[in-house]
Amino acid sequence: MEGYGIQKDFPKVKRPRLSEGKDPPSLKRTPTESKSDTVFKGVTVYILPAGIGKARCEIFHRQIIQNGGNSTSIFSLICTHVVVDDSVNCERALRLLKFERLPPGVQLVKCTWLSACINEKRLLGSEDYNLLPPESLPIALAVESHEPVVAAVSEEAAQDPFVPTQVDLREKEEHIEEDGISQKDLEALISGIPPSDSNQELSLAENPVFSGKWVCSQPSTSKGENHNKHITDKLEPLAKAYTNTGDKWRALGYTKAINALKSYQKPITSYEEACKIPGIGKRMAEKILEIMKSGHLRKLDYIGEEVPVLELFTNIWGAGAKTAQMWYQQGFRTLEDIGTKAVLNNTLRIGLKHYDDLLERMPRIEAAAIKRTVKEAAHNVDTQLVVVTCGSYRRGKSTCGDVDVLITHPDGESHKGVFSKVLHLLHHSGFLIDDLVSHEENGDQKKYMGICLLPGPSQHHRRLDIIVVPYAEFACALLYFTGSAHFNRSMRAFAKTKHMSLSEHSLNCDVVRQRGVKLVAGRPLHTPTEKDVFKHLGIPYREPCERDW
Ligand code: 8DG
Ligand code: CA
Ligand code: CA
Repeated sequence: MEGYGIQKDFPKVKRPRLSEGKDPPSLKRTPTESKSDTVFKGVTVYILPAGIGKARCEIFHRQIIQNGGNSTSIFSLICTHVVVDDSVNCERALRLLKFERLPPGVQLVKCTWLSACINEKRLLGSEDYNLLPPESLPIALAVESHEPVVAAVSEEAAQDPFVPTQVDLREKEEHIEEDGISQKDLEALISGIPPSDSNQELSLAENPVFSGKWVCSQPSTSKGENHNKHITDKLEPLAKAYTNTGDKWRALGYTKAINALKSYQKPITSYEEACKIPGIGKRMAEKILEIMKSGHLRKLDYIGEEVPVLELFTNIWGAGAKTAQMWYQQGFRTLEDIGTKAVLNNTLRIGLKHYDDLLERMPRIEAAAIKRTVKEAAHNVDTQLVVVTCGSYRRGKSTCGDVDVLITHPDGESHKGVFSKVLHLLHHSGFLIDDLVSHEENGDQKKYMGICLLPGPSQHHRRLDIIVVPYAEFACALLYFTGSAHFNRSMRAFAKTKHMSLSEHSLNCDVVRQRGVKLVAGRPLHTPTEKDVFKHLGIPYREPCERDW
């Protein structure tokens, strides 16, 4: 639902990503569609050079990129396909790759598959091109079909690329059980706490009993101790690796499973028990079993050496997974490489300049001082302005990634013109050091994203967002910018079940959707306060500190 052009990667990361923020999920691609520049969208290929030759490898590499895919120079976890010369058999390929068997989720295909996809300008299934594993190997691992999970773009999905709609999910049921991300898992991601069997989802809308299972309808303060830390500690690096490599769907699946495990009331003791947990599919349960039995997850061994480098790069404010991958492909490995050799826009330059400071979360007390500075400037412009700090600060967190200050005017008119005046004062006083996004319009809302510095010795540079909104949108904006993002996703998904739609602007009723796509925008309800939004939705009001999911 990110209404601005900038947003965070999912799962929860330290900051919004500029470069690929608005990418919607891939359109569902059927074998009959053809769109040449997106033939390999969602596909990451490692070409095993043996028998192919350098020149052909380079041609393939270029063609994959030109057709919307990724091609990596070394094999790693991010690869969806390993392409080998037609003369190479499975045993030899595995020997060359130094594997006993391929990691789950990776297809081993002949290079005729690549040529055929390019010729036909569409992503062909790899079944006809798969290399058959030697008799002795566990066949299931090598011949599983792993088409990338792709989703139909719908209204909410377009707003928030990481949120598939329930309708989309039902449509693509057959695709979903992919590397631990089951249909159930993905539905869970949008509802927070999902139904434990597939039929319940349909009854959520009508049955108020189930509404109590939604994240947005329960206090986050009910979250308890993590009884499965030994498992989540192994899954978290994978979720992070997938995030950094731009594999949103897998990252999403792992994040959901981690959340489900963290809120499970006791240590898991069996595969069957894991399967029963909402948000955990069979594949994920297998991984959990592996960790329970061996204390290890083999998949972690396949995290390639590029992953920490990608993480180093995506930690630059403004750099997303695609930018990081591009830099990696260009041969950059350090921040010094980025500073001296990469082509950087202004935002990335600033992000790099304040790399360490911006990675650090600030103590709450510092967030309060920043808020006071903004409030003072706002009141110098107009004493009647309402100035509220949202985000993690309002949710009561002891540390904050940045400070989100929301400004409005109760007369419904006088907020106009305030944005530039407040920013002018803050620039002039030397409080605002660098602008990341100096002015972003989202309907009648305006947003600034920049870097500030409190006066005094040994202060750190901190991220600050200032949002000015009309009073009519204040409650919905306050709700949105208070978050958490997970809580918001749950609330939006819940609104859909009631034929409503919730955004940072309004709560609309009588919304008509067809197959997840909004046909009728509906009518905005009167929501002078956050409580009114909860009331219209029929959810008990939650204080900000109870929304910290
Ligand atoms: P933090 O800064 O302490 O890390 O946490 P935060 O205050 O919760 O996060 P934020 O990045 O400052 O975003 C503020 C709120 O904006 C967040 O709590 C909920 C809302 N929000 C969503 N979705 C998204 C999204 O995709 N990107 C961003 N930047 N914010 C989002 O609901
Ligand atoms: Ca924040
Ligand atoms: Ca923020």
